Amino acid sequence: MTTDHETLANLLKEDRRFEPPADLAAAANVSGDAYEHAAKDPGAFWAEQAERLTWAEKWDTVLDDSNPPFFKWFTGGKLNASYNCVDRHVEAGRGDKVALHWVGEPEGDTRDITYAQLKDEVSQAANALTELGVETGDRVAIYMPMIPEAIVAMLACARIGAPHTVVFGGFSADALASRIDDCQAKVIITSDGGYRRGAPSALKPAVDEARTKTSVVEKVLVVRRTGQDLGENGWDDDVDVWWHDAVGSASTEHTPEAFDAEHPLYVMYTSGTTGKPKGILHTTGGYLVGTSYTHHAVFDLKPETDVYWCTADIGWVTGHSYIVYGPLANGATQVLYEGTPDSPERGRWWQIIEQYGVTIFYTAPTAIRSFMKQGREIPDQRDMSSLRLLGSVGEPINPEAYIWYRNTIGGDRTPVVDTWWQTETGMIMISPLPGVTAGKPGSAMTPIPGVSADVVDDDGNPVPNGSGGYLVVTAPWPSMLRTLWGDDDRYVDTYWSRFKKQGYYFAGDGAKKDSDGDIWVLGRVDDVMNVSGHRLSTTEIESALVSHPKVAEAAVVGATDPDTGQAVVAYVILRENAGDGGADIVKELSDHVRKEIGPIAKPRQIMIVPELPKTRSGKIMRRLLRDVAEKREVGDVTTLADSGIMDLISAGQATST
Ligand code: 6R9
Repeated sequence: MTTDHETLANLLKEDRRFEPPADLAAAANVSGDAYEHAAKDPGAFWAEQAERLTWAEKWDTVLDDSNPPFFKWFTGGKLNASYNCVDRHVEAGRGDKVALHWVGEPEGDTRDITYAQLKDEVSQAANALTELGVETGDRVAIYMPMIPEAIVAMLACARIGAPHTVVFGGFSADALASRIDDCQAKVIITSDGGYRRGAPSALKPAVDEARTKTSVVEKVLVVRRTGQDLGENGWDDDVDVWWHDAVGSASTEHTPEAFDAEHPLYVMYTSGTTGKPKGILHTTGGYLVGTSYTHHAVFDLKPETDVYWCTADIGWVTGHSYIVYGPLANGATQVLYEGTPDSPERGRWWQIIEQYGVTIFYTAPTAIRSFMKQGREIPDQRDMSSLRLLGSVGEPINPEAYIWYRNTIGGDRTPVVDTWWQTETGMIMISPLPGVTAGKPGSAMTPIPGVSADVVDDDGNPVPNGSGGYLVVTAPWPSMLRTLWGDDDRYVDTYWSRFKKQGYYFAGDGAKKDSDGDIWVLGRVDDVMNVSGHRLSTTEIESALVSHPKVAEAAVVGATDPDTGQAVVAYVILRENAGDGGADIVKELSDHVRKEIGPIAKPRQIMIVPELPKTRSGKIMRRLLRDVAEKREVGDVTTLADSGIMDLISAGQATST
C-alpha cells in the first residue's frame, strides 16, 4: 500500500472491467434502482431495510439527529439481537437448517450446528451467564479461538443485554487486561486453548495473567477445547468455572428480553493514533439493520442455497458483522474454520471450499497475496466450481491480486466485491454490488445504496474526478459507532472535528476518485499501520518498546511489504547503561513487543540507531524512516534539526535483523 504519485498514476490506468454474470444479475437481491431509490429518501430506505428484522416494538423515529454527532437510530424501537439471529429462524420452521459447518483445525474434527441447536446452546449460555451474576448492561470479555462456543458466547451476551468485548486470541495478557480494565468487564469467557498449526496453543494462562493486572474480573468461564494441562496454578476455584458444567447443566429454555434499539451491543477495541486503543461502541437496532442489509445486498445471500464463508477471526469487526450478526440475522448457512490456512497443508482452505460446496467466500488481500506466492498449482487441485462470489476486505486489494483471486479461485466467473469499511462504520460502506457493478480491479467503486461518502480536500470540498483527498462519510448511517467507550470527547475529536463545518465523518483514509468518479482507497493518512489487514498504531508499538528497560527512544513506521501490505519496522535508541544491548538485543526487543501487544505487532525489522531524525520542534520524521525501511533514497532532509542523522541511520542498517 503506497500513496506515491507513480502508483496513483498506474492505478488510474486500470481499464479492465468485469461485468456481472448475466444469471447472477438477473436473480440478484439488489438491482441498480436501489441507488436512486435510497438517495431520494435515505430515512425511508433504512426504515424499509429495518423491516428485515423482527421488532418487539416498532420505532418512532428512524434517525434522531437532534444532537450531532451523537446520532440515534430507530428510537423507541425494541428488539433482541440474539432472537433475530437465532430464534426467529427456528420459529419460521428452519430449525433443522445448518447454521454453522464448523471445521476444527485437526482433520476430521468437525461439527454441524443447526439453528435449533444454536438456539438451545445460546439459551443455555444466557442462563449460565445470569447464574454467574451477569446483568443487563454488564460487560463481558470474550477471549477465544474460532470455535462455535465463541459465537454462542457472543449471542448469549446479546440475549441478556450484556455488551461483549471480544479480544482477539492472538493478543497478549497485557492487551487483554487493558481492554478488560477500560470497559470494566466482570466476566471473561475463554477456553483452555485452541489449535494453531497442528498444536494446541494455550489461552487460559493469558487470562490468569491478565487477572493479576486488574481487579474487576469476578468469574472466568472456560471452554475445554484442547484438554491441555492448565499448569500448577492454572485453576482458581473461586473464579474459574468450566463451560461444560455451567452451560451444560443450564436449561435450554430462555425468553429473550427486548431491548431499546440504542442498547449497547458490543465494544470493539481498535488502534488509534495514540497508544490507548479506542473502544468502539455499537448499539443494537441500527447495527443489525446495517449488517443484515449489507450482507444481503453485497454478498447477494440466498439463505436457502448458499454456503457462505468469511475467513476473518471473530476477534475483529469483520467477524462480528459478517460471521455473527449479518449472516445469522439473514439465516445463512456458513463455514466456521478454527485454524490457519496452511495447516495441515497449504491447500486447506480450498479443500474446505470443495468439501462444503462454498458459494460465497470473503477474505483479505494479505491472504490472497500469500496464496499467489505459493502458485496456482495448490488451489488447482480442488474443484471450486461451487463459488459464485468473492469478497475482499481489510486493505486495498492490488489489481494483480484481484485478477489472481478472480481467475484462480473464482474460475474467471465470479465477481469480486472489494468492500471498504471500518470497525467504526460497523457495516460495508463502499463496495460494488455483485449483480449491478462492472468490477474494476483495485477500486472499491461507490458507496452502497443508503450511504453517502465522498473524497474531499483540506477544506472539505469534494475533489474533482481524477484527484485525491480524504475519505469522508457525509451523512449518518444506521450501524455507525455511537461513541468511544467512556470517552465522548475523543469520539468527537477523532471523527468529527476535522470536517466540523460540514458535519462529515472523517475516516482517516486517503482516497482518490478516478475519471469515472469511482473511489480508490489508498490507506491511512494517520499514524495507523495496516499489517495483514489489522490495524496497529505506531504509538502503541513505540510505547511497548520504550517500556523495555534498555530502550531510550523508539520510532516505528509501516513499510510496504509484499506479503502483509505493511510491516512494522522499528528504530530504537538504547539507553547508555545498556551498552550495545548484547548480541540478542533485537530478539529481546522483538519478544518484548510480542509479549506487550501480541505476535501481529512483532516488528519485521528492528534497527538499533544512535539518533532519530527529528524536526526542530522535536517531531520524529517518520517519512524519512519509511524511506530507509523501504530501501529508497532518503527524501528531503532540510527540516531536520541535524541533517547528518540520516547518513548514520542508513549506514547502520547492517546492525539490523
Ligand atoms: C473492516 C476493517 C479499517 C481500515 C480502513 C482502511 C482499511 C478496510 C479496505 C481498506 C482499502 C478496502 N480497509 N477495507 N482499505 N480497501 N476494501 O478492516 O476494519 O480493522 O477497523 O480497519 O482498513 O484503512 O480505515 P478495521
